[in-house]
Amino acid sequence: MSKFALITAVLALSAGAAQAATDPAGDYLASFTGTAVPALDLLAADVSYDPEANSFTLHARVAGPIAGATNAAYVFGFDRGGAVNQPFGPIGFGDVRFNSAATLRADGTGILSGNPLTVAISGSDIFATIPGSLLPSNGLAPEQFTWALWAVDLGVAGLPRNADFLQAGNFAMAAPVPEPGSLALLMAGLGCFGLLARRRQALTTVSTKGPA
Ligand SMILES: [Ca+2]
Repeated sequence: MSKFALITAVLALSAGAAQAATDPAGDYLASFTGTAVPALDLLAADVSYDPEANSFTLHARVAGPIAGATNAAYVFGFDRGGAVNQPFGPIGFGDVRFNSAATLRADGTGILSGNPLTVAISGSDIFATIPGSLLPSNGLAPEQFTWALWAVDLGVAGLPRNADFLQAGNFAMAAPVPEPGSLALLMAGLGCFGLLARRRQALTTVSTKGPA
């Protein structure tokens, strides 16, 4: 791979990783009756589908530490095609629609249609990877699924449990985020190119200054 192609690949991957939907800070719903901790204030999120692994990667960022935020949970709703469930009209989010919902909890557990999910928490970020088999098509290809995200206080029942929505509707899938390993490999490759270029320059300098 040429240096130019390598740089282009790294830039493209970085752009893919940055495709997150954002949400203002401090915008708890007026209808929310739970405890407004920063962990329930959504700031950003992204969902991507990796066709090679046939898996979805979910990520949400909130305004405060997630671990220890009792009862905090993050629900990713998916429209796999033909979703008609739009239960949030009464609290101002009637455009949010889904026919599957993955719940990621602040205690590090998660569930989707009765199946436990593997959840990872790092500070104010929470992640989960979902096998494609748990989100089967209902008319749309996985890349065409849309998703929505809302934060809830599990200690409250009904609509007043919803603390914050990521903006007001469903979002498209982001480009797959590269494995940290492959990105590191690309960056290491760029470093090697730089080292070789410097060495060539040094050799040229030595040879031109060598004895005549
Ligand atoms: Ca927010």
